[in-house]
Amino acid sequence: MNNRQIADMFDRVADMLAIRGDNFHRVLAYRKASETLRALSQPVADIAATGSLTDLPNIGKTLAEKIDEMLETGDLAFYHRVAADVPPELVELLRVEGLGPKKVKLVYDKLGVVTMDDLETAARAGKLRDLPGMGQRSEEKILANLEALKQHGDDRFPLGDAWPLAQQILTELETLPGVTQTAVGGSLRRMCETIGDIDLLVCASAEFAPAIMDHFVNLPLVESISGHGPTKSRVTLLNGIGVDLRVLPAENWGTLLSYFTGSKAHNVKLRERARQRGLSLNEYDFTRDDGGDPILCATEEAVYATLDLPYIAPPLREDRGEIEAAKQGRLPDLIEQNDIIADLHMHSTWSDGKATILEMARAAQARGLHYIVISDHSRSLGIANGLSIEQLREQAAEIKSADAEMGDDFRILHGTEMEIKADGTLDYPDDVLAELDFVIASLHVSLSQTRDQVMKRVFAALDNPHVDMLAHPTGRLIPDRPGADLDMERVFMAALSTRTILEINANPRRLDLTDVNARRAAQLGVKIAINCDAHAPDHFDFLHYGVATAQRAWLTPNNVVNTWPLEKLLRFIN
Ligand code: DGT
Ligand code: CA
Ligand code: CA
Ligand code: ZN
Repeated sequence: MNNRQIADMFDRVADMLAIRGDNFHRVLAYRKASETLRALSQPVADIAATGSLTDLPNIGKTLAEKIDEMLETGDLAFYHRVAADVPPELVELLRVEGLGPKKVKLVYDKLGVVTMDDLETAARAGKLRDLPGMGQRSEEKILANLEALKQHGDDRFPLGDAWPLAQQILTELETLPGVTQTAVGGSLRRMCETIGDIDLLVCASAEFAPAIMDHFVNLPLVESISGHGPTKSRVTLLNGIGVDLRVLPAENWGTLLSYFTGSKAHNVKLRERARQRGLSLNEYDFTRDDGGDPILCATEEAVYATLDLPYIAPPLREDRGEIEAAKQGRLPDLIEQNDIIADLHMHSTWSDGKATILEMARAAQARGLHYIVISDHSRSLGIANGLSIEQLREQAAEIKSADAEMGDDFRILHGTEMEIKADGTLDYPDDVLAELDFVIASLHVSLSQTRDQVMKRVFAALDNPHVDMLAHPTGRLIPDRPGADLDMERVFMAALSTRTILEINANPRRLDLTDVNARRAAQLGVKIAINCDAHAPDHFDFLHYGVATAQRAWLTPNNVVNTWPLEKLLRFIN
């Protein structure tokens, strides 16, 4: 078995355990192990061969043994033991929005539902509505979600899975003879939240192309080869992501790069604009309607210049008004990663973080930040080891001493990531919140409540004078948890009137607010923060995903509070 097959097995086991009702931590252990395997940049068999599986994050002795077993036998006995309690087909049902593990177990136990077809039959016969905790409304929702699932049985990958692999492959290809430039193209270059496949582009003259292609298709992380030609190859990686590689010449690199970056809709608009200028734009060049020499562009800047346009950054290329804005000189002065000088949302060992306050501060400073907010979870979030009021007060002392330790050039603020509880109340009383420098409110539980219920919860947070920011507003997880059913327009209006900051959570599984929502919020004047929600120092690496999402939202530094000096932020929230 390879990386992907073992990761799939762990995910399947995790789902089955969750349906069976096993301990949350046990389920999580399998999911985390699967994440580790999917992020690996070499065959897991190679690591196992050196006996160092347990050096990997999230792989302990038990899981290492299971990996060894799968590598040796191609099977996992434990899986079959769990399958005796939980038919593996049930796992598929979890893909239906609105069906969590508990409900899957319920429909199985009470109605014998195993497959999606069984589920649809039961729903159409009106049998779901009588189950405990269900009702006519949830039955209708499940039918609608089944329908949606049929329409786009989506096989897209989270940005965070694709990006590091693409960088790794390009870094390797860069070193090959004849390679003068490399780039990612497609949805990955535009930093879309999910990726259909990775498009890689390498600039080299034709004589070097065969060797580059041979090297590419023989990379250790390639699982299978579906095309192997002199200028284009296509492979599937061990984690299932498809990769297209093209070797392109220097003289029209710009035209080709622009073509293969897309989006398709943006390209269509560029071609229309070319036509208005008596040119026709194809993937290689501009040809002239009057029969003159074609125009080859070595850079993308030259492509846009030929169209009398300023350069348009890849995250904007979605045909969302960028070409019109470019024409009128109204392109936004996009936020860049080095504009960010603070992170307002992170965790320490006080709750579920992996590093101490001081370690987090030092890591943040090493990345050029000037101040941070430590925002551990609040008391009702037991699974994340949320802080009691007493602990929160004890933490204040440690914040103070860590802040002193960091010296004058860096500030550590004391915050909380406070639960907005299922009943709409907040997890700490006002007098406790008043003691903190920065208060974040979050929805983590009961995300599938009705719109009325979740909106009441969000309003309770926004209306509280101590709450400064709403983190990952919808709670969605990419690719498969859709998040709460919020009326975003009303959330934005309330955030605006209460001066509450809305977050773009940079964790690539969240990216919440989305690009579209962040753009609308900022248009209305809502202030945005881009935070890594770091649970360990290396999570600060997520920042570029958040910045890219902000760029896709057309944000400028002024829209984003963590570009501001601390005094300005404090003035804003007070
Ligand atoms: P994805 O892979 O589904 O996340 O989305 P993209 O945008 O990466 O699309 P992909 O991989 O099919 O193609 C990469 C780029 O190549 C795409 O953004 C634009 C260009 N391209 C591919 N096919 C066409 C086409 O039929 N027409 C035009 N105008 N451009 C295309
Ligand atoms: Ca693609
Ligand atoms: Ca492609
Ligand atoms: Zn958090």
